[in-house]
Amino acid sequence: MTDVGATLEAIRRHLGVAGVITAADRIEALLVDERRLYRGRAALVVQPADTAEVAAVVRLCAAAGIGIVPQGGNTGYCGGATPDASGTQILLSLTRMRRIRALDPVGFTLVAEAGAVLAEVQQAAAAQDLLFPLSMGSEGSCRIGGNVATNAGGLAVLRYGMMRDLVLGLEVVLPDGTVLDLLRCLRKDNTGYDLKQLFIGAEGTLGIVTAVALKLFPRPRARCTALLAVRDLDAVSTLLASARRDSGDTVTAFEYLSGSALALLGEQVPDVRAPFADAHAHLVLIELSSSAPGAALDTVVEQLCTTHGELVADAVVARSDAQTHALWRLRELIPEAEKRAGGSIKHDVSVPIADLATLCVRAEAAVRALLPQARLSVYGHVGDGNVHFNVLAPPLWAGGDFRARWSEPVGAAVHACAAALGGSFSAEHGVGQLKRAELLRHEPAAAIALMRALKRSIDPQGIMNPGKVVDP
Ligand code: FAD
Ligand code: 2HG
Ligand code: ZN
Repeated sequence: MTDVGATLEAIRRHLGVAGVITAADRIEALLVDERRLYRGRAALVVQPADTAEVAAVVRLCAAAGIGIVPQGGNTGYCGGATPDASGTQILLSLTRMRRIRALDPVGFTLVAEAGAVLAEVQQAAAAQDLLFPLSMGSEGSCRIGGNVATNAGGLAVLRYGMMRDLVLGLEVVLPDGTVLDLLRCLRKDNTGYDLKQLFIGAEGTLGIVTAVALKLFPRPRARCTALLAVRDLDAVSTLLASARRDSGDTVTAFEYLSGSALALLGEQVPDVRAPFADAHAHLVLIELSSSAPGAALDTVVEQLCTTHGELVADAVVARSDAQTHALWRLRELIPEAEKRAGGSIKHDVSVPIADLATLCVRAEAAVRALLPQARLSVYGHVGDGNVHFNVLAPPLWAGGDFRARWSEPVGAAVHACAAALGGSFSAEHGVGQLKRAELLRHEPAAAIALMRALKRSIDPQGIMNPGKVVDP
């Protein structure tokens, strides 16, 4: 095996000054994760300019057995993009590779390099009067390669699916430095195993995504956003089913906000307030959209509220772009409010939609049995059966680091509630280094064995994002 010091020097020489990050403050920001749960060290932090440079770095690392941690926007929630504390791994940032390589307005496809910011991909599509529908609070920072690696979800999954549903092709650098070119823009392609799917959601453990071919959609010409205060959690699923059946397939987003999450938002971001005189325990933010100009979507929402008058306590329909924006801020700023409040123990759980109310009731009871005064912040993508069931320290908490003390028991309790309903402990944020024990606890042994076999076969040296998701 090649000497490590000589390899690092060879990488420096190959990439030149622009390809190696040396400024201490920049390195520090890349070595700490978004939630400040992990702080890593790195032997070298590199930012290659193109696929050939990524491949060269990987080849050199493979020869010396050096671990590589790929990183996009570093907005991930599970510590997947943070190296370990050994200082022996290389952090490889994709952020310099942000070109939109091609856009086909006839085939409705776009090819972007992995480091393209999600918002830039959306804008490139919009500039051609098209839509790239993946959308989330982090879209100004997260990168399209990171979205692929985490199989990101977000706010429009109900209509357009998760990242896995939006990817047509990938270019990936494999752990031995081979460039696997699957960057096809084909809608139909049944040529053996669908290998690209292996890398989607693999969190950088099987290879480095360097470019992505994406599906685009017609841009909506009509949109209606409304906030509904609803009677209880069961009403949420009833309204969702009704909206989906009777809206001409226009439901794009259906997001739940608990009164407790909104109360936290009001405390932490005081200029953002729900537009109702009274406080409500349960609210839904609903968005309908259509590519048909002039579609009467307001009428659909009004009809929904009239038909289910007994379930809807109050409702506001946005009448302008500014009002639409204001309603969406209520939803998108909740993670920021939790951060300002000192962070939360996050549970990104999903269950069949009909069981959402049961999940929330049982999970609250389980948390209160451990921490009677805990603050809850519950919200999320109920249209996908996915809630963020987050737990904050009780008021006047004085017991040291709340998250360090309580993440494990509270997490086990909430995840057990999801599992009992046939649900998942990680609906959209992945596993990273945070949820490795949960993966082993909840996934069938045969599934873990197969994951390990895949990992060993694609990355026999275990150099690709070591210590994340599952061990070889
Ligand atoms: P990073 O954090 O840099 O990396 C995440 C993982 O992917 C790591 O394991 C990393 O090694 C790997 N990786 C990154 N780039 C590559 C690559 N090119 N090749 C191989 N592996 C790679 N997530 C959702 O799903 N839905 C949401 O609604 C949502 N909302 C969010 C809101 C806020 C305010 C924040 C802070 C985060 C949110 N997230 C959400 C989480 C996060 O933004 C997503 O997981 C996102 O897809 C991560 O992209 P990134 O570029 O920041 O990836
Ligand atoms: C969202 O839906 C994100 O806003 C973040 O997935 C969820 O912070 C969270 O728990
Ligand atoms: Zn989410």
